[in-house]
Amino acid sequence: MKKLNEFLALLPKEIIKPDYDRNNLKTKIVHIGFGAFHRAHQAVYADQLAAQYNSDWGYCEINLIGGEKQISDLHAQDNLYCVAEMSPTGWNTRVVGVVKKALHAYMDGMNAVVAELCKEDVAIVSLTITEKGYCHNPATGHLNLQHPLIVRDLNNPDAPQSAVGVIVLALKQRKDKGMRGISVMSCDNMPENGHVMRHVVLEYAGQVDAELAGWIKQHVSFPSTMVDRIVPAMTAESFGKIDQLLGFHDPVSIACEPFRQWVIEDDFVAGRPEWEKVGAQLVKNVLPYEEMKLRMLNGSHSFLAYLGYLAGYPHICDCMQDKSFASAARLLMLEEQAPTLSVTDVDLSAYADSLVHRYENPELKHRTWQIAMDGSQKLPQRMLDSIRWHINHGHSYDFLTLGVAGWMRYVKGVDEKGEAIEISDPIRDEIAQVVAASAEGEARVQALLSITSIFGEDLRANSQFVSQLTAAYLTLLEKGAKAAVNDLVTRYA
Ligand code: NAI
Ligand code: CS2
Repeated sequence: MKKLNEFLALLPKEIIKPDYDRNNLKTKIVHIGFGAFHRAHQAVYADQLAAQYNSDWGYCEINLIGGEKQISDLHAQDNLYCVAEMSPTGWNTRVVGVVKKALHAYMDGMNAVVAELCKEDVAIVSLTITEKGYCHNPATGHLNLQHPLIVRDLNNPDAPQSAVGVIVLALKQRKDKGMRGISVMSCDNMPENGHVMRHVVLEYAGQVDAELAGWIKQHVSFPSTMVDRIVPAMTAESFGKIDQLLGFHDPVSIACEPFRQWVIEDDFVAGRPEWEKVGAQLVKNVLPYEEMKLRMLNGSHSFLAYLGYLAGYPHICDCMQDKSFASAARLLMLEEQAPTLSVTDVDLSAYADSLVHRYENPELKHRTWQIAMDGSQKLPQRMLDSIRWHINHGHSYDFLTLGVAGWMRYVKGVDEKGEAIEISDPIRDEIAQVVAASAEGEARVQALLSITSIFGEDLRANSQFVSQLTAAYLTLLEKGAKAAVNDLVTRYA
């Protein structure tokens, strides 16, 4: 079988290759979470820096839970892989060369992983481990001390399995060896992701060793980031298209949209790549950008995911073919998310237009089911924070309410044709129990609202919100998602 590393020189000339000296790279960044997104985002920025500016910032990639195949496939092709940007006008492809090394906790052992984080060259540990990987309470942003992985790790702090346990053990070893501190940078879709990272690390470390927690406060920084690029999970179709471009199969290849954005809090204790040279924004305060993206992009994504799935649309681009859904997404962004934002230097109307345009990309087969995953971890920052804002400001929030009702209808686990929905969520069992134990209708809404790790304590106590949500939920039951979205858009017209 042909392999990427053996056929680099023979690839079509329009494919960008890593023509820089890969031996010059040092593993200064250890990245945890070698999934779809990292391959198409952070690694591409580093690749451009190496190619255009001779940067020596290379990566060691680590997967802790899942993704064994990606790591072994990467080894088999000398840590090279392709990224293809998909648009209706064509595909642009590059071979990324900045990965120096790749490890998996199960295959290589946790000691090898921790040792890698303790190397002298390492200045940054970055993460894309999905929202659930932080083992936090999404409603509060603090470590969930009852989380099974955390309970397990706190009983075995020298042989952890969670990302937070691994990072704290590595920081302990760095401290004990008298090494310098590092920066730990979350690149997951959470508001103030640096703060979440800091909270979970300090709270876990505090349970293990109070002195260590003090050292971390002094020597480690936790920059926040806003990350954006739509990178759907690979399918047989997207692999097939990349195989055609290459002339053979790259099992690590990834297809994504052309757009990308990265806003980074400039707070690094041991240096950083000059990301600004390749388009990243280094700022003092990322929060306004994070909130803009989480509410306008991810909020409308989740709205389209739940209601679109129920309406029978497999992909976001299919939802956008339905005029009511396309209008609803734009109205949600501009009428109900934009007013809640504090960002001042962005034209939010143009931003909404660009999001709609990105969602319409027919090459981007982004499954509504994929975005609907892990709703318990996503709803607070994507919809509920905005609902609280509207409640406090006395504004209406009908689209947000319908989005939350869509989630409630989705987690019922049966679609509008009576087919089972495969719910994927870290608290799926708790949600399923709540659904099973409550009568359909108003009681179901009340029961789901009592999951405080999602809704906090306040929302179920707000009678106006509860009655509005119940009405939206009953409409979904009675008329279905297509009619519910269409009715709401018509009311706004
Ligand atoms: P993916 O499913 O391809 O990869 C998930 C990665 O997370 C894998 O490396 C896996 O090993 C790791 N992981 C999963 N559960 C974990 C756990 N409990 N502890 C430690 N590691 C764990 O997903 P993808 O597309 O890479 O997305 C990952 C995250 O990146 C998203 O949840 C989001 O926060 C962020 N992101 C994704 C974008 C996208 O369009 N795919 C765009 C912007 C941000
Ligand atoms: C999506 C995001 O899967 C999801 O929940 O909303 O991953 C989205 O594609 C990215 O945040 C775009 O940057």
